[in-house]
Amino acid sequence: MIKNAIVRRPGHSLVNGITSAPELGKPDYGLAIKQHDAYIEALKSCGVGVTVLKADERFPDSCFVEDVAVCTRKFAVITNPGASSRKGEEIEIIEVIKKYYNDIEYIKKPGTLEGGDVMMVKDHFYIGLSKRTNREGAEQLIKVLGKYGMSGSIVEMLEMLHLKSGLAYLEDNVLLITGEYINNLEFKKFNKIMIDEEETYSANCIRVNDYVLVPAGYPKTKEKIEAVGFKVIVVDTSEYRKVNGGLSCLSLRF
Ligand code: CIR
Repeated sequence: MIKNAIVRRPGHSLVNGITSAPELGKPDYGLAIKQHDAYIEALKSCGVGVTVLKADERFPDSCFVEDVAVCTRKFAVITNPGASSRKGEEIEIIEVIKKYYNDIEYIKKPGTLEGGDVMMVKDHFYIGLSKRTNREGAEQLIKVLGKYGMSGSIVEMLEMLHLKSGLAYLEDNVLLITGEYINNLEFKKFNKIMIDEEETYSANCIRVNDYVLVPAGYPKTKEKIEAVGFKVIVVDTSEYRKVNGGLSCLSLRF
């Protein structure tokens, strides 16, 4: 059961967020705020209490709070972001995390790790080696997990920004999967829902209690998720997509 979520309002500087898709244009700030409001409402309608942090204009990507912490059922980890413009965001989340967790661990340099590269499946954590998360960071996390009786394993990555850009665990052994992960033996045991190539972005969905949040504009993905019996809430993230952000990145959930 997810009881809590933490989100951070986007600042006007969101328009300067890191992106690999400049052809999509800059985010419209007014629309981004409206979409953020709707995202918060969607989380609340799933029975989650939402803590809303103030925008931090110094960090264009700081609304993507998922990347700065990993929240497990026993402890939290403050990460060390691999993107230079994001270094320092993790400091801003520490006091907030302290309100919810007694046990807090830290990824330390030269290790780097971003939460978007960490997928939790019960007490096992898949950690993607991306341009943001290095082997040292992944190994630090695996060591910490072991300390609390949990485990982690490393997933080699080729193309995607983050591990969860192409994977989402929906609980009940169901995994949304796309692109480079489809033939990865690490994910053989799951009941896989394959996401069509033209809907790749929508592999980033989130299960929140009785619902799955799905981004607007991806009818095939929505249909496939409904077909296995999940109730879906559609949330528009078009402005976040312009800076490579999606549903999971916009909150910490625990
Ligand atoms: C970044 O490149 O860091 C942001 N523009 C997007 C972060 C997305 N986060 C995520 O997938 N967990």
